[in-house]
Amino acid sequence: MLVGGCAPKITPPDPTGKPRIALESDKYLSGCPAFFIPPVEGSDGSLKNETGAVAWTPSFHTGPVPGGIGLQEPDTKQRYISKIKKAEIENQTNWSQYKEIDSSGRPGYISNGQEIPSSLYQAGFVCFLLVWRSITDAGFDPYQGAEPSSVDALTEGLEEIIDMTAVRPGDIVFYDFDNQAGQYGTYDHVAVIVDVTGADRMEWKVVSSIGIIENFKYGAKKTRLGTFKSIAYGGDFINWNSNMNHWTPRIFAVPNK
Ligand SMILES: [Ca+2]
Repeated sequence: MLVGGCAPKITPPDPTGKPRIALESDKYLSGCPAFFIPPVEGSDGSLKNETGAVAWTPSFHTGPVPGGIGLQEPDTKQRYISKIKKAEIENQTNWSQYKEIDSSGRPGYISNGQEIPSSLYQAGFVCFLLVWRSITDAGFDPYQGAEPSSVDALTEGLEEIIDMTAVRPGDIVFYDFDNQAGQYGTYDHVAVIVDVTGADRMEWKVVSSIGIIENFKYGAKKTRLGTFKSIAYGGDFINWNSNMNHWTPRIFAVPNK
């Protein structure tokens, strides 16, 4: 029983969650133009602009990948944001206002089989490299200098969190959309949890990337996952496979050492 005065506040040890990782992950959004992506349907049914910024690529080839085409090194945050900003106009109020980049086209779609803009200007990350960058940007190095080459490889060096009520911002959520191992491993997607709400602490805001880098709540909303069509076609997100509606999330964290 406490009688008067102030009891010292006891902060329980938190085995999971690295707030700096969440902070660094958020910077990929906050450092970019505000209206980069098509608006999404809000809970009242009206379209709302999202202030989270996004990468642009017209396909799932999200930016430089080791062994892939072009640069052999994943974009850094600075390089990524500098590419995004090339399409921004002054006082922008809507995603449809982006300008062409050096006559290479507006960001983010495929037109007559051509990727627009050209690969030189595409900015983004395959999902596991965005997460890896967020971890290393925050000063952690659970991979001892190595660079993961798959989503599954990202789990190496991390510790799984079994108790979902212990999930904290900075933890890493892995999605297994089809609940089975595939050509590239078990996990199909990965994201950084940047906010946790809900009585059961199962409502997460995450930062992740598939084709785009996005900022969404409550796991993954199907309309936000994938690349998007041209402005002329309304900018709807495409490439969603309805088989992906029953994913299994698993949580991992950078271990305390
Ligand atoms: Ca899978």
